[in-house]
Amino acid sequence: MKRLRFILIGGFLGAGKTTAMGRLARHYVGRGQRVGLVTNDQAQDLVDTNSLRAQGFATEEVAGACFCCRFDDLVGKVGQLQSGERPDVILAEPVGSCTDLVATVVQPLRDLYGDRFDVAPYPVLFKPSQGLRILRNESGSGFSPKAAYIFRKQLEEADAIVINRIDEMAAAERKELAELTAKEYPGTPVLQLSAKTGEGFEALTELLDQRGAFGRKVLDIDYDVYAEGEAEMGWLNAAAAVKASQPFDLDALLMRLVARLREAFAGLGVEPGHLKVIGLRDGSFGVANLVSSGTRPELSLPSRGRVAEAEVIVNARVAADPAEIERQVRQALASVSREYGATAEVRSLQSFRPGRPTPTHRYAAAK
Ligand SMILES: Nc1nc2c(ncn2[C@@H]2O[C@H](COP(=O)(O)OP(=O)(O)OP(=O)(O)O)[C@@H](O)[C@H]2O)c(=O)[nH]1
Ligand SMILES: [Mg+2]
Repeated sequence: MKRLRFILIGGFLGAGKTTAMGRLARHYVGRGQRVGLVTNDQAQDLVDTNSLRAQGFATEEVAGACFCCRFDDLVGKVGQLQSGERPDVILAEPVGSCTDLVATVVQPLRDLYGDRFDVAPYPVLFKPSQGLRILRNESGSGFSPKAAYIFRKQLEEADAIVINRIDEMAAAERKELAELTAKEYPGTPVLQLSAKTGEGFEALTELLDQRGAFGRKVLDIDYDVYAEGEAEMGWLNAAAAVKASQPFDLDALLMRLVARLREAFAGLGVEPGHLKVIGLRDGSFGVANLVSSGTRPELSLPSRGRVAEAEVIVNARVAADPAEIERQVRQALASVSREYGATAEVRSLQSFRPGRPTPTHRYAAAK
């Protein structure tokens, strides 16, 4: 079997990993390579898997725990892609609240599966909306110091830190952020990217084409702080059937749903890490997102469709009690559907706090 290029794209919740993966997948396909994608989440019903599949990419998911705790599943899903799509490149997206991926995923892949995988340098996307305040040690990032600890640890193990969303930043702001990041993480290259517009994309693909001593920054990390930080994030995945007697504007409903939840969480004073919804119907789909309390809701992928029926999947990662998130999501689904003359029947729903990570493998030092 030929060796696969294995690319892991890190970054905090809502940093832009899935957007970057879609762009990378199109780039590799454009250069004549076959691509397989692997998504990851703590539970079933993933917006990302549905969105990437709807974009036409062969996508498998590891659902139920992070790659580090489901390492064999990750290898198994890549095997499935190999026997189906026969990819040259694998793009894998870990859970955005996960860290210590070099010790638990990159190193084991290299050491145990070096004959099958050629692991690329590990980039971590930087999320400016919350990250700037975390790096400046300012209060008001919306997250506790333990969640901020995870954010910082993610950057510490990166082969390159990729400041994303530069399309929204003035030149002076970009410069300040790049300097601050370089000062905090000396020796780590800092790239600037807009995963959305493609600005700065070439530097990312050049990095990912490099070979050498990468994926070696094994963290010194306190798993108690990590686990407590992760557990502060309430998690909800839900799938609902939304049905009306008359066709409604699917994108407007998705945006209204995100806006309604934004208002609800702002009212409770809790910070969203990432709130995303996808609406699916007959091969057409739309995605709407909210990545922080200070960012506007966005229709990232429009369906431009009117439908009388859609499957709506909600993934919410919010620094709040999971029972409260569930209450808000159920209410929002019901009231927003009503506004569009529809009803929402929740078919599955899981809400919880992520459990303590117990990695399958952990390398204490790079091999
Ligand atoms: N303006 C702008 N928005 C971006 C950019 N990259 C991603 N986004 C938006 O940010 C939101 C989150 O992007 P995703 O790619 O879903 O982020 P993610 O890191 O995969 O999120 P999780 O999987 O939930 O951790 C979406 O609304 C994207 O459209 C960018 O470069 N510029
Ligand atoms: Mg994602």
